[in-house]
Amino acid sequence: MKKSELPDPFEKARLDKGYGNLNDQNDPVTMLLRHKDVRKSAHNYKTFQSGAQPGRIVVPSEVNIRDARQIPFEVDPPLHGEYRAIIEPWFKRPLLPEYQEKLTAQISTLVDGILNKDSLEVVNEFALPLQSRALTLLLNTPFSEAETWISWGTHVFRSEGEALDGDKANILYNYIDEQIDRALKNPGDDMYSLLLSSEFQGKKLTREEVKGVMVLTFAGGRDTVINAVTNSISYLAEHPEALERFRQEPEIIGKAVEEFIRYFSPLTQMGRVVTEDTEVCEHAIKADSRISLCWASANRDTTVFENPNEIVLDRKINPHVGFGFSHHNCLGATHARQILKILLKTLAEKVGSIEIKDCKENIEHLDEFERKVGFNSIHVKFKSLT
Ligand code: HEM
Ligand code: EMZ
Repeated sequence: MKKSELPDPFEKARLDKGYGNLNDQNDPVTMLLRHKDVRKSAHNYKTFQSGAQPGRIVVPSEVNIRDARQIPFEVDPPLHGEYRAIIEPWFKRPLLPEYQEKLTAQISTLVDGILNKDSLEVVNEFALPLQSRALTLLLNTPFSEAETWISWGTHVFRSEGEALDGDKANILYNYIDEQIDRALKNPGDDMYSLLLSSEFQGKKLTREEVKGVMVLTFAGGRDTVINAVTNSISYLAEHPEALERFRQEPEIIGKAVEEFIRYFSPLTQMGRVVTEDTEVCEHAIKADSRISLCWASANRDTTVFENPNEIVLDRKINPHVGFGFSHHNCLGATHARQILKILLKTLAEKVGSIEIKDCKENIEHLDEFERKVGFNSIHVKFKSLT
């Protein structure tokens, strides 16, 4: 098997019964595996709610290390839509030419700095700084803040080996508190200041609400972006013809990004809490238990995708759910897509080939399933094109 491949562990269960079981911290999860069920249930917020106890819809559950409700992620309609409307225009800024120019400059500088180095560890020395620096554009905060975020490592709530880490979470909470104090004293044109001056139902957002949006912005777009970047690089290492194709046909890069998101599915699943006794795939589910929407499994469903286990760079029809589905679909997707498009274009322009030296896989252990989501570390050499 190629190092860049991410096998589909859900195939048999998806075909046989349509769901899987996961006992996460004695709060079991019925994982929905089929594209149709995932989309239908993502839409049905009355039966499958996001606005449960903060942290409970995350798998593994974060209830023990979380207090603030993440907004709009842990809120259901109709309030969800009102919160989302406040921040949606801000999250569309990556479409502006000047945003893209700044992102291109950041990524170009990073790539120039790694060319022809004998060995570079992509997760910590490339993907993490790339994600953190790009986030300064989304938040519109000074570039130097990225150094602090890099020092937190690849996940803000988990330490090495996926263990939930309350101390680490506190570092993020304290940092956000300080930033809110700063923005209150000296309002500027950053995201904290925007939120502090925004109104929800005729009243200024509270400190807790601002915190809830900021925690989500830091947590939601971190390991997902890092895995997408790292997996893209490992794929290009094993498929140099793809780099050549991006040089010849840059117009397919947008489609290639969607295909990478489908195939890599950087966020495996997200949970919901069941509000009434119900049934999925002819299987009874009790009120107050959890289901999950398994985006990674839905994205390999043969009833929707031809040859789902292959990366088809210019896949024509690609209704993937890698960024979720329905009202909670990913707010950071515009930013994430720009990062990946600019990265692929820049690598095609500057890199001739990539050699993998060694790597350690990052495996999620989900009881009946083991899913490779990317790498804990991967050492490579980037050889310049000229
Ligand atoms: C929601 C995936 C990057 C912020 C989601 C959801 C998915 C997802 C599947 C839906 C969750 C649900 O239905 O419960 C991804 C992937 C990413 C990525 C694969 C990268 C490749 C980002 C970034 C940010 C971000 C960069 C921001 C910095 C959010 C927010 C939501 C969300 C705020 C909640 C939206 C809502 O509840 O209305 N993401 N995400 N994500 N994501 Fe992302
Ligand atoms: C939560 C989640 C958001 C959660 C859309 O996904 O991302 C996870 O990485 C975090 O741990 O708290 O923000």
